[in-house]
Amino acid sequence: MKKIQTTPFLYSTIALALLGNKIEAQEKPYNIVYIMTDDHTAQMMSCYDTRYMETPNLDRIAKDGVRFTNSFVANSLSGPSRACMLTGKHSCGNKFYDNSTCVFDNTQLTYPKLLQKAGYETAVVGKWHLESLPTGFDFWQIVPGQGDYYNPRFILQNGDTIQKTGYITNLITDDAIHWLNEKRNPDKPFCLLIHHKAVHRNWMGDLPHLSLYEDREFPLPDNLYDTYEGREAAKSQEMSIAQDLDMIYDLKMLKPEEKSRLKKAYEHIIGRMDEEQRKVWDATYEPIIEDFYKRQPEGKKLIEWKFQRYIRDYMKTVKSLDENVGRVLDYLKEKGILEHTLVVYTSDQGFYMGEHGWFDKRFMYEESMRTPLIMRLPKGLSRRGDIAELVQNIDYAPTILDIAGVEIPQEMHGISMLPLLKGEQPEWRKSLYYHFYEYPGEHAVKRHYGVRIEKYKLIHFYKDIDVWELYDLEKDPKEMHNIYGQIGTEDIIKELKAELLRLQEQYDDPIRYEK
Ligand code: SGN
Ligand code: CA
Repeated sequence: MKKIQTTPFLYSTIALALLGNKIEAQEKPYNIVYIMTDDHTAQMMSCYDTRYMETPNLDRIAKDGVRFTNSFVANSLSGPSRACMLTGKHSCGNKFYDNSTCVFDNTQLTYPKLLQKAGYETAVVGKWHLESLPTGFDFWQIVPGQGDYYNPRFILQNGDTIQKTGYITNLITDDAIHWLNEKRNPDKPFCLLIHHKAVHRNWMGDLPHLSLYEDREFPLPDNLYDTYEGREAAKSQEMSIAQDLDMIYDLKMLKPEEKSRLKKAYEHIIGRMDEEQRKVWDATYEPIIEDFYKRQPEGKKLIEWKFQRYIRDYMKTVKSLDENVGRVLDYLKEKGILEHTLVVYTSDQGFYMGEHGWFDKRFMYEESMRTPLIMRLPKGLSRRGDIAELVQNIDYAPTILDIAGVEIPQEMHGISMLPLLKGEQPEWRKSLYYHFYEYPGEHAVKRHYGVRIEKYKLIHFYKDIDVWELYDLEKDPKEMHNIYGQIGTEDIIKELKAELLRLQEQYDDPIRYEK
């Protein structure tokens, strides 16, 4: 698809001075506040799904702006997703394939660098997870690796590491607001990236939220007990609620005489808390621990107990995120800049909340290939409500550049969503490409690539397996029936394989489907 070319934005003191009286008429370019969380899935946002929790502040963004109903990632894992977002390219283009072996080449072209060049002030705070340090930012302050929920460390721009007291979602938001308020140059347009650690495993809520949701029972997904019939690759994963959630690390059932694989890791994490924090923590979990070991549920009762525990802790972590997003929106409003700011809320990928019996992500199946995407639009961008076009995280960079009036480099794979935000009806892509690489790796999800169109999804698992899967997303939205090879699917398979190869060639992926 043709990229939308716009005149490069000439916002500089000189340009403004030369324009003289005309400056009144020329609007300052839009500010951008990009809020990205980790592992926050659309099922756990009330603007997408009302079964579980209320997220009133996130809902404000969607209500005043747009909600993408078909938003996807290119490789469902943190580092790779972040690299796709920054570069506007698939993993094969930015070369950050997985969390475990890659270091992001920070000399490559990213949208913050281009914004900076065009006169924007740029900043990023929070989780970075790309192994090399941020480039293209006037200000940055990041957490090392995954970061810690309590009393986390931060890497400063001068190379020092400091530790702060408190809860990470509050602290990252404090840094963001502090930068907006005290540090940035108010004469320049800005682009601020707020990257949260939350709601990543092991889902530790903030102290005021620890007692929330404990009296509630949540509906089980109807495929919690999936047996993966006809789906060989799904059988060998290690991300099941029943088998792989750690009783202590994930579910917090710490007891001196009980052992678990990740007990040490949990003791280390809660060892970061100070005495006061630990007191509140223990006051919440001790009665639950006592009750659990007294009742000792087994079989399905145990699985369902794990599901409820998992979902409650996840929700506590989301709660704090929602409140902190509210703080940022309130700040922008109070300062009178909200109407001139694009606010984006997204996650590095979706997540399983018990669907197929799982937690975690990685698979090209719907829950983890999807990612929430809502935007509050500045005055001048008139679209409201739902946008159903197929969009992907490689589109973020071109969209932000386009909104800022900066030319989109031809080398980017993504396309600008700006026409959609303006309420236009551009001709849009009909298919998305996906490629997951981290295997062998944690959670044992096999390597795979595939293509998704509105109605179908074709996946090829490869490396130490050679398995194709085909889903009819209209008839089987939960992807329980692999119909690859069934009579009557010949034509659609042929069509999708041709499309897959076309995409692999277009994005120059060296790992390709061979006929
Ligand atoms: C950690 C988690 C995994 C998770 C990866 C990747 N294990 O390794 O469960 O899949 O991060 O997540 S933990 O024992 O350290 O919690 S990602 O979002 O950063 O890609
Ligand atoms: Ca993640």
